[in-house]
Amino acid sequence: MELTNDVEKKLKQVSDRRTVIFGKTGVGKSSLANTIFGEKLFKASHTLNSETRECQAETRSVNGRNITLIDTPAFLDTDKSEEELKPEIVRCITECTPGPHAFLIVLKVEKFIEQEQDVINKISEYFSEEVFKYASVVFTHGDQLLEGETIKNFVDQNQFVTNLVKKCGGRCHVIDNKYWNNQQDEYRNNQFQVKELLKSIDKTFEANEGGCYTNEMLQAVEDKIQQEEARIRKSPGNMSDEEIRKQAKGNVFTKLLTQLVDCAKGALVSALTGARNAVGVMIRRITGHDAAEGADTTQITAETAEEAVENSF
Ligand SMILES: Nc1nc2c(ncn2[C@@H]2O[C@H](COP(=O)(O)OP(=O)(O)OP(=O)(O)O)[C@@H](O)[C@H]2O)c(=O)[nH]1
Ligand SMILES: [Mg+2]
Repeated sequence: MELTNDVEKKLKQVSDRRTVIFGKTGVGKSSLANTIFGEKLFKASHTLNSETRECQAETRSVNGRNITLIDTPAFLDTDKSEEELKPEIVRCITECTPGPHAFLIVLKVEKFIEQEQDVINKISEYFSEEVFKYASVVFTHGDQLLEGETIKNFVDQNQFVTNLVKKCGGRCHVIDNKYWNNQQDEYRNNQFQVKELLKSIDKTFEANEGGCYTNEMLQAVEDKIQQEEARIRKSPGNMSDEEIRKQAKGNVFTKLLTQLVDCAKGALVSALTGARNAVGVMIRRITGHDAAEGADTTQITAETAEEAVENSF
């Protein structure tokens, strides 16, 4: 793709690429984050039990780009408690404002891929069309591919998965967090596959002109964080910009938890991924005003929007 000078300048100005990792419990989200960074920063499970209880964001330089990976508990799982997940969705929102540059949807290569259908359904339902412009599908457990089989061949066998990958602009990758670390085979090799994944993230980044996915709710939270940063700067102390941002995010997180305490989990996730009604409700909660221009909230009470979204989860 030909890049104009303006776009090139913008791409250089973006200091890090915020990438949110989504997927079902145990699918290998934390392990994928470790594989991308080549470091064990995120705690992966040693058992069948769910391991990640809190959102964790880490930034590292990989192949010359700064990447922030935001590992999440399985937000879309139906068997997780609302009370446990809600603060973590709010944390994810404060960590990724003004919005993620990329979403990684993690699935597993498995014989009965139909088992992934429920999560694919939820993703298809709750991700707005706009979010898919920033999303890629990443398969873990690549070792389960048959001999000589590529991830493209595997995806072609299932209509649900094919449709999801199509929605993601054909961006689809495969790794194996356990078995592909030092393989001779070029394809079955995490270093090669991570490079391909990063190239894919770069392409999305360029296609979106270095901009991140955002919506009115994420913007409202970003405004709050910036106001908080300004307040902290005025108080005595010798904090670095990074420390100020971290503290501001922490303070806004605490405030948001009280403002959004009675919002349903589904509504929170939907606001993050762009469902217009949910976005509108959240803005009203956060700012105390009616939603920003463009959010379709005119006839909706907070309760009905939340119920609508919640009932579909
Ligand atoms: N064979 C194989 N095992 C994997 C792969 N990825 C993850 N695992 C194993 O699967 C288990 C779960 O991995 P995690 O990375 O903790 O999965 P997660 O999605 O973060 O799980 P939660 O945080 O509980 O939602 C661990 O025992 C990993 O070692 C993979 O690509 N291949
Ligand atoms: Mg995890």
